[in-house]
Formats: sequence, structure tokens, C-alpha cells
Amino acid sequence: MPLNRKSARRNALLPWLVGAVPVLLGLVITYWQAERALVNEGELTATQTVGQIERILDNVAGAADELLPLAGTPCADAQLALRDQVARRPYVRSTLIAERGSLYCSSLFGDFRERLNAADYVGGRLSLISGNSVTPGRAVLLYRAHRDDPQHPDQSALAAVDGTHVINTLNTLGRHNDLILQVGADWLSADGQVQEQALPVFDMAPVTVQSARYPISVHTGFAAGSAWQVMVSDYPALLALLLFLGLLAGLVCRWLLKRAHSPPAELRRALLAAEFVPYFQPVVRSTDKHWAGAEVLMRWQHPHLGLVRPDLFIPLAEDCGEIVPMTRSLMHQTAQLISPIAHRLGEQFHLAFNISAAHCQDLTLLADCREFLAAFPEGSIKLVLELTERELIEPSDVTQRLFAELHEIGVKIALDDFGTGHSSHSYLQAFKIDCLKIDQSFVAMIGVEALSRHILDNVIDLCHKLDLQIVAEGVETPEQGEYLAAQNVDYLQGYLYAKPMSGADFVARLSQA
Ligand code: G
Ligand code: G
Ligand code: MN
Repeated sequence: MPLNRKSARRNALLPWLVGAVPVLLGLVITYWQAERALVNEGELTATQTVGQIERILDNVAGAADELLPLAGTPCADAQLALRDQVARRPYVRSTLIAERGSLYCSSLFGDFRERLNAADYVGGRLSLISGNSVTPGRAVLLYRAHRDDPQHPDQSALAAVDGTHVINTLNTLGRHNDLILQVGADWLSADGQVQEQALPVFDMAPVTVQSARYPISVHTGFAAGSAWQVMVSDYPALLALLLFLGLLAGLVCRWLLKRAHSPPAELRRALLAAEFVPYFQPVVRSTDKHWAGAEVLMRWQHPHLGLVRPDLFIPLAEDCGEIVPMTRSLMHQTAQLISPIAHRLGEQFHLAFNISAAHCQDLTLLADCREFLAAFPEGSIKLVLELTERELIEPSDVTQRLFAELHEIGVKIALDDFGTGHSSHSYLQAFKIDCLKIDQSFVAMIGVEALSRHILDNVIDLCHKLDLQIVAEGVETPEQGEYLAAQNVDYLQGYLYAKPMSGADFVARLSQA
């Protein structure tokens, strides 16, 4: 059924929204997980880095401590011991000894002279420099062992580590993160640069781990967007699954929406919303033109489309079986409208409902008719069911029983659109037909030309021979009405007498009478 534009737009949008929910939710959770993984990774790698650099420092500190007793002795006596440390310790690049603020002997040069400024050493022990005269531009970490007592005034032994060892550690342990070694105000990053300015600021998950044994700390953290990179590189299968789930959710939603708005579902919705209402077209007696009854015609009071004609939705309702509860609803509404004024109606006022093949598959119609009749005082109305001749129903055991029992409770059966189909005498008997409704196409032949009128006369003649009651449909002119009355047609129905009208109008007209 057609929908209005606003709800159509909403229905087109909804699957996208539903599909986006698992994707967005999954992305949020995965992002959060990636972020936590980065924090853990930062803490772990910083701790590992501190441990690794502590091991390097232990190595050089061992050299300095061993050489300290030699501080103060002449360089010629100490030089071999200085070189011995360089040769035996893997991380020691060079060793030196100093006395009273002056370096005087080195493993590389032997005798030499250079100032030693104790204030350059953090805690008097450790200094990070960007290079020295041997390897300018290559970072060096210097460890200093020191003693100062009356026998050994201000004596030091120094051991130097090539920065390359530290830089390698920073590079191997920092996979997603930059690791930085800080010694006092100086810091060394994985690119080998020693700097003194402010430490870089990390956008995400900054961590600092300090050594308990040396005056060093290691900083790490992540650039903004690292969590996204980790998501893409570490969870590709999960992301694919999220997309798949989103797609699935969207498609299922679209399918459900389509089903909910399928024509049969739209009919069910309309039925629940009581949008199928009865209209009434009076049927008059041909003798005095008084109302003898009415045919109940279904109308769909659609919220957006207005009043929908039955030929637009009855075939669909018949196909999907919805016609049975729809007709039941029509009967309920009719009983509610008419039963309060039943005492004002003439004897045996006819109320006719149209039924279709779907009604003849079981006995529910019988129960519906019983319920309808029970709403009225005994004998005040006559219930008529109209079967169309356009589509004849296959007689079966069920129809046999159904129509026999309908007959027993006093329901009359009319054959609608008579003359348009091929009902036989046995068919009329099988369905216990009481009344024939001559199709309006025959009535329209009156006054047109003689040949057509002969066809009508033959149909009327056939009706008389079958000895059944006759209703003529589609009477529009007084000439047609008079002609049919003269031919002893019992009842007349058509615009000449009244058009189909709403329940309220019908009750109002009945009450005036
Ligand atoms: O009322 P009229 O407007 O336009 O009806 C059109 C067709 O719909 C007619 O052939 C009539 O028999 C059929 N029709 C109307 N109401 C019902 C109904 O309640 N049930 C069935 N099966 N057909 C109906
Ligand atoms: O159930 P049936 O097929 O008899 O349906 C009656 C149909 O005929 C309804 O659609 C009703 O609106 C229509 N109808 C009733 N009276 C007249 C009439 O005088 N002229 C025309 N053209 N249609 C009519
Ligand atoms: Mn009818």
C-alpha cells in the first residue's frame, strides 16, 4: 500500500541507522581496548627499558668502582688497568681517572688534561652528553665513581657508555611508542639526539618510570591517532566482523520493514485500526419503493488516502485470507449500528453481506453469522450472504455442510452479478441459493435498443422459472425502475433510490422513516 512521504523517508533511513549501531558501538569498544593496550604497552616497555639501561649502567659502574682506587696514581701506572676494563666489559667504551677537578689519564689517550666539573653529573654520578672529541655528535653516557676523604681528596674514576647501546634499546623496545631516556635536564630520544629543552609532550597515555638505583627516568607515550593505527594493524578481522554485522543488521532491518509494510501487513494494520467501515445501499421493494433492506459494502477509511473503493483492496484481501476477519469486523460494526433501531425496521429487513471463496473453506462464517443474528431481536432482520457468479466456488463436503447449516439458522443466500457467469441448476441447489441479483449490465440495457432488452427479458424469465426471489442492481433511471417493476422483479437497488451511504447517514435516514 502506498505510504506517505515522511514515513517512506524514515523507512529508508532506519536500516542505515540500525546498521550503524553495531559498527559504531564496536568501534568505540575496540578503540577503548586499543587505548588500554597502548597504556599497558607503554608501562611495560618503559619498565623494560629502565631495566635494560640499569644493566648497562651496572656494567660501567662496575668498571668505575674497580678503577677508583687507582685515582691519584700516576697515569703511567694506571693506564693498563684503564684499558683492561675497556677490553673486558662489553658496554664500556673508555675509562678515565681524575683528581681535584681535573681528568688526567684516559684509556684512549693516556696522559691528558681536562677539567672535570662535578656539577655536570646528576647526583654526582651520571652525565648525558651529546658527544665528545673522539665521537662528536654521538651521545655518550658517563658514569662517575667518587671519593673525597683526607687520604684521597676529590678523586674520581669515570667509565663511558657509547650512546648507541642506549639508542638500540630505545628503538627495539618502542614498537608503537617513542621511548625517551632522561638524565637530569638532558634527554635522549630513539633518533640519537641529546637535547636539553623541555621534554616532548605525548598526546596519549603518557608514562614515566624512574630507576630506583640510578638517577634516570624513561618517558613514553603515543601520538594522537595511535589507537586507530593499532586498531587497523592489530584487529583487522574484528573490524571486518563489525562491518559484516552492521551490514547484516541493516539488511535484516530492511527486510523486516519491507515485510511490515507489505500489502497484507498493511491490511492487518488497517483491520486492527478499525479502518474498514460499512457503507449501506438500500434495496427497495418494487411495488411501493419502500426500503426492504440494504447491501453492506466495505470501504477503507485510509488515514492518508481517504476513502478507498473496495475493488482496490478486496481482491488482495481475498488472496491473503484477510477478507474473513475483515468481513467479521463489518458484521460487528453493522450489528452495533443497526441493532439499537431494529424495532423501527419493517418486518424481515434484509442486511446483505458480500462473501468470497475464502469464507467457504471452513465453518467460521457460520459462527460469525450466528453471532451477528444474536445481536438482534429474534426474527427482526434477515441475514443475506451474496456469492458472486463471477467466480464460482467449487462445491465440497465443507461447503455442503456450511450452506446446509447456514440455511438451518435462517441465513439466505443470494447469487450476485447474476447473468455474468455460468452457474448451473445444480450449483444453485448445492449452495441453496434463495435469491438472484441481476447484474447492472443487464439493467443498463433497458431503453437502449430492442435486441439488448430481449437479453434482459430472457434473464428475468430464467429467474422466474427458477422460482427464486429477484433483485435488480444498478437501477439509475425511472424508466428502468418502471420496466423492472412491470416485469415482476421483487427488489430494486441503484442510484435512483439511494447511493451507498455511511452508517451514520443510513441510521439517520432509517430513524426518520
Ligand atoms: O460498493 P462498490 O463500490 O463499489 O463495490 C465494489 C465491489 O466490491 C462490488 O463488486 C462488491 O460486491 C464488492 N464488495 C464490497 N464490499 C465487499 C465486502 O465486504 N466483501 C466482498 N467480498 N466484496 C465486497
Ligand atoms: O456487490 P455488487 O457487485 O453488487 O456491488 C454493487 C456495486 O454497484 C457497488 O460498487 C455499488 O457502489 C455499485 N452500484 C450500486 N448502485 C449503482 C447504480 O445505480 N449504478 C452504478 N453504476 N453502480 C451502482
Ligand atoms: Mn453485492
